Amino acid sequence: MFKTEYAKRVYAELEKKNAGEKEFLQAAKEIVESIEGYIAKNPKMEQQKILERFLEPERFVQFKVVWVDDKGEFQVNRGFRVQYNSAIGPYKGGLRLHPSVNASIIKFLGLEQVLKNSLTTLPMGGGKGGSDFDPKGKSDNEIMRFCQSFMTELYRHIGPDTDVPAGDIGVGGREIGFLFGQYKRIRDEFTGVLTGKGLTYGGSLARTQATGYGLCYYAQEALKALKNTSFAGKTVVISGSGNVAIYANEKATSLGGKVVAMSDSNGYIYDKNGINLDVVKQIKEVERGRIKEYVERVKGAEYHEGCRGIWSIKCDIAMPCATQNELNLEEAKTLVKNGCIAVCEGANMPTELEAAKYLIENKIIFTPAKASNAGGVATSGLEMSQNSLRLSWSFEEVDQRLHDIMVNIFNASYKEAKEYGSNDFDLLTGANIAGFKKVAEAMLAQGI
Ligand code: NDP
Ligand code: 2IT
Repeated sequence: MFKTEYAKRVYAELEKKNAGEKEFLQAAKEIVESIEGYIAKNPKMEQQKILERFLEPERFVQFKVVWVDDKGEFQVNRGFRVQYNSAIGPYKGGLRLHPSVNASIIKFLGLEQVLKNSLTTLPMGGGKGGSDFDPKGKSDNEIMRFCQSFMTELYRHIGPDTDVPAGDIGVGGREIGFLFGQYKRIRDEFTGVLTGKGLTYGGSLARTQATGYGLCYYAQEALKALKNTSFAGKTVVISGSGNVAIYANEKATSLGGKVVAMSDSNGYIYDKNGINLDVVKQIKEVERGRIKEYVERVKGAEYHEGCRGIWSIKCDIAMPCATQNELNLEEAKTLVKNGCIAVCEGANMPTELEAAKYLIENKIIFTPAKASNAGGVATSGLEMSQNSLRLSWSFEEVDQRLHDIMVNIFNASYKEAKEYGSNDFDLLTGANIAGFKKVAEAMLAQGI
């Protein structure tokens, strides 16, 4: 519910213009609701239509991607890139390859990215892209041909000082390599146009680990400040088993937590002894297999069909690290009933808004994605710095910078939560305002 006429009017117009774009409207509504208190205090915002200007992407490109599969058949997919806001730096954000990808999903991710990148304090604007291409079951050569075709259009829209894509769902080191190779071939330039690159051609140490590690660094600060506790001795449930989930597990475990469950889109595994992460890495990173294979390799572990059942497992800390809207109000209530004290978002917008509000009202720690998963893009920013300097930092140096950035993001979002939030646990409002302030000021300074 909006409190001001200005917010009400702007959102109504947005709904009309973007009818049916469920995820985009969901993300926009959450942001507008939580920043209207700040906006109301600053009359310039309404006078200069900052909210309308902030919500409208600077550019949105949709294109055709045709490629040939291993059987020699032609395949047609749809590619996207949204260049959302460049007030504080070149557009920056990942590429997602998943059959569900559409304009709404790309725009919600792009909008979130604007505020997330601002929170990192690094000079990065927000963008996002991807395709409805489904990488599951494709051979390496099919992935390569798709990536080459995708980049054959994307290259004209990006550049190291214009727009720097990276990975997201379905895009890891393999895909970034093929995309980089094609960009280099077309432009005849070796530049830091993508992040998440391999270590032999300009990648940064610790980028692979960064989102999951960063999530735990943020969670650690929140546990300390809001509940005077830590990961030590806590039972942790992590959804997903991709890049973010795996390294969230690694760091949560090293901080003393016990991760007992992980999932993929088919189902979840439960291992009461604590998940053996080496087995998960072998299945997911090396063999690109399914999470259910874990129970064939580890005695005593259980597999359950259906990924959403994971929230019925008793835990202290829940970390949704798979995808948007994977945790609803009923599931949040189940978590709380079972004694959960913290829900820490690794995925983008994994918690439905009603569920997030329920958690905050009930003083459960809720770490909003745009703050707690910002470690990935922050380390991408550090990769860009290293590329510009033409040198590379050690793992320890990058990890230390990542840690400091996450502590800083927590402090910034906590400070605004205390000033503008519904209570001190309202890091959602805190993160939105902390991220928005800098973007809005830069937009005001630069004129229309
Ligand atoms: P991966 O592709 O490595 O892994 C994705 C995981 O989520 C897989 O286990 C996948 O299962 C599961 N998943 C994907 N889509 C769905 C779905 N529709 N329903 C249920 N499960 C699903 O991606 P990442 O780990 O990189 O990304 C996970 C989340 O983190 C995303 O929301 C992403 O936007 C976000 N994120 C990623 C960052 C990064 O640096 N990589 C940075 C910040 C946020 P399956 O194999 O069955 O599809
Ligand atoms: O959602 C995200 O922040 C990412 N997928 C990472 C983006 C990046 O540019 O590293």
